Amino acid sequence: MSSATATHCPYCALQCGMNLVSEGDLITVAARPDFPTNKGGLCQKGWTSADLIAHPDRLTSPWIRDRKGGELRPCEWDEALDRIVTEIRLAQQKYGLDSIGIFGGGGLTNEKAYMLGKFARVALRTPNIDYNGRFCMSSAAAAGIKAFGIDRGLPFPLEDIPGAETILLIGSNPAETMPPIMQYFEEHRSRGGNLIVADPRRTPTAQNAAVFLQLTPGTDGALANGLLHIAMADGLLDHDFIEARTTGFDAVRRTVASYWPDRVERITGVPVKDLTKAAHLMGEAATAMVLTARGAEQQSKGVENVQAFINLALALGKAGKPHCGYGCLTGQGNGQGGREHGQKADQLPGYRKIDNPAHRAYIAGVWGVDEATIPGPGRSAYELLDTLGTPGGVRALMVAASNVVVSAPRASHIEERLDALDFLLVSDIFLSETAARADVVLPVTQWAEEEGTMTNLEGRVLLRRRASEPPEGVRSDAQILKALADRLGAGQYFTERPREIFEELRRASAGGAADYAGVTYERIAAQNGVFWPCPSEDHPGTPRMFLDKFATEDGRAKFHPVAHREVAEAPDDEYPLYLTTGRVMAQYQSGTQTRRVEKLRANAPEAFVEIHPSLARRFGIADGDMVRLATRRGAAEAKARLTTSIRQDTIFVPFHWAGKGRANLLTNPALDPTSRMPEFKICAVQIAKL
Ligand SMILES: Nc1nc2c(c(=O)[nH]1)N[C@H]1C(S)=C(S)[C@@H](COP(=O)(O)OP(=O)(O)OC[C@H]3O[C@@H](n4cnc5c(=O)[nH]c(N)nc54)[C@H](O)[C@@H]3O)O[C@H]1N2
Ligand SMILES: Nc1nc2c(c(=O)[nH]1)N[C@H]1C(S)=C(S)[C@@H](COP(=O)(O)OP(=O)(O)OC[C@H]3O[C@@H](n4cnc5c(=O)[nH]c(N)nc54)[C@H](O)[C@@H]3O)O[C@H]1N2
Ligand code: SF4
Ligand SMILES: [Mo]
Repeated sequence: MSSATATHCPYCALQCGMNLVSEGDLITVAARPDFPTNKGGLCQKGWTSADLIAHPDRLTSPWIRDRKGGELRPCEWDEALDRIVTEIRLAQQKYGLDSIGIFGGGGLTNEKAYMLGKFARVALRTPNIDYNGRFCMSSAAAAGIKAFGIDRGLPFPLEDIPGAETILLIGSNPAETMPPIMQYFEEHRSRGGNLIVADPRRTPTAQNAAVFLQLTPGTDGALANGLLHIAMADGLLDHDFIEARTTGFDAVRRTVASYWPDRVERITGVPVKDLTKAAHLMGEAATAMVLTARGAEQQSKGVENVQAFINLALALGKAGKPHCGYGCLTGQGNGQGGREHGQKADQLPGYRKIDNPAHRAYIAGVWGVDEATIPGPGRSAYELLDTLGTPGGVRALMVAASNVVVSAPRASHIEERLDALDFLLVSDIFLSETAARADVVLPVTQWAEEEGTMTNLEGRVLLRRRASEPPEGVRSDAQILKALADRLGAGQYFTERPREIFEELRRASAGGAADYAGVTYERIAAQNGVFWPCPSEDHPGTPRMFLDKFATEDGRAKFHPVAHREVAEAPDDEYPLYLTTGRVMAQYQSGTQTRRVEKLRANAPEAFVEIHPSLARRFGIADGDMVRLATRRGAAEAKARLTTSIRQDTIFVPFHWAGKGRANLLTNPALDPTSRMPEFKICAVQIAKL
């Protein structure tokens, strides 16, 4: 007898629908063609995801380290939980409530992300909670809020993509990072649509582009201004739209006036003729979309970059209309929902602000606590990690669903900071590189073993269903938080059951920007997902936003003038090249999961350095040679992979591996002043053959 459970992939923000088929103990992945986002398509990571379920590396009991420098040993749950609470109490007594920190993840279900935020504020009463989404789409989120009054990655469903005449993709490589999404771009092309791609590398995504803009890393804002300058000069602006639906264009007009095509060519390296072609394809199209991803966003001016591209979309009248708009392709499985319900340092559920008195009062009411006990805003992700173990910094840290030793910038410094803690707790499915440094490690359930909701990149709230029993000895993050809350004397505020948590989340989000009040598990199941905002059970949900008005106070989208700024660390004599980092198809993030899947490991076994053959020749490097990379933060070693698809002044290293090839040993933690996003995408590097 076999049975199939309809659920979603454990990995990225596409949250592809899949069926998990169990026959006896064996669970396999099968297509789920009726799910609208991916229509049955899965990438190799999705197809092989069931390998994680009964993986021999699974953690199946807590592990504990009796003293700093000692070894981890397995232990009982009670011993682990008691130790955690003792350490929390000790740090609170020694250093105060703010000395406890939480670092969460955008892969957690809405229920778990909500509970983590509430646990920090109610059970621990600490302001210091943030999460890896800060490293992901925080720049786009901040820009979206400034321009449109709300942050939902895509304001339209993917099915609208083929209907846009022109699509401008900036710093986004979905052919490798979200392969099933390419069916929409293929349909777009077969209908005669034009794709423009801006990336320092000619990626698989750029293969079919009508125009490919191979810009110098970190020059996105100048590129956007240059395109707008040409559109202005060539009479392509939509003055009626600017007049009727926006504010602030004059300041932008003045700023872009000095972005002459020649000057923009000098800054970006993109030839004037390509700039002109791109501006005309955008401006002359009846409908167009502008989509960004991490290439433009993971910069110390990521917010400005996105604003500059939003300016372009608005000035051309390509927003707030069918098949038009700006969107961000979010990243992690619940990258969208994970940033709405309170695991961010400045935020309360429903995308409320923690420093807004009305928002605080509302959430205090839902939680049944005194508003005065809810702490204020805490430190952002990198700043939280950077100050671990320092006076005034966090002394006891809980990490759930992130592997910062591999994924945070300037990783060797982060390792030192983690080791300076009085106490580190990590919960994970596997012994990640971060878990290996913990004082207590707790084993958790994974996607196929739990129930909960996820919100995909379209803003579609989805149901993750339980398809198999967790191994004995493993608990869910919710069970763990509930058990800790009980021991901390705050048990009455928490439940460990996902449906009950979701009912509370619905109430907590009601009336907020990200309103889930009308979403129920039953409706999600019946409708293949519900788009937020959905304020009541008789509301259909909102697949398309901004068609009548934007979510700003006056209903108009806001222009923000952006001037080009230098990157935080430009190449110089000592470090003569640009280093950029990103992803490959067969590995996911810090690799804790995908490095353990044999087929994926076979396809992408180790870190490598993409380098242009002309550049390689200058340094005497041949394909397959081991090379040493060094920046002001540290050094890494990996094999050279020669390719003409990359700029001649730039090298690329994927960040999925630990060990000597760890890209984040090199990266620069310079932060965007608004989003606090580190500059993962650009730093100065030197290269030498080993
Ligand atoms: N296979 C796979 N898929 C994934 C993930 C994964 O780890 N592996 N992770 C998921 C997550 S969390 C995320 S956030 C998404 C990320 O998805 P993407 O944003 O598509 O992925 P990245 O490879 O980080 O960066 C995209 C592109 O930015 C380019 N780039 C580098 N510097 C610049 C620059 O200065 N300007 C511009 N315009 N482009 C630049 C890089 O060359 C790269 O091709 O993928 C999701 N999907
Ligand atoms: N150089 C460079 N660095 C980057 C980036 C880049 O482009 N370049 N991209 C950044 C981006 S966009 C992101 S999103 C981050 C991602 O980097 P990380 O935050 O490290 O993300 P993951 O590797 O997905 O880590 C998730 C961990 O949680 C575990 N896990 C999975 N599900 C659960 C669960 O339900 N509960 C618990 N407790 N654990 C779970 C997994 O096994 C894994 O160890 O990396 C950032 N780092
Ligand atoms: S595209 Fe993303 S959600 Fe879809 S199968 Fe691949 S990793 Fe999973
Ligand atoms: Mo991400």
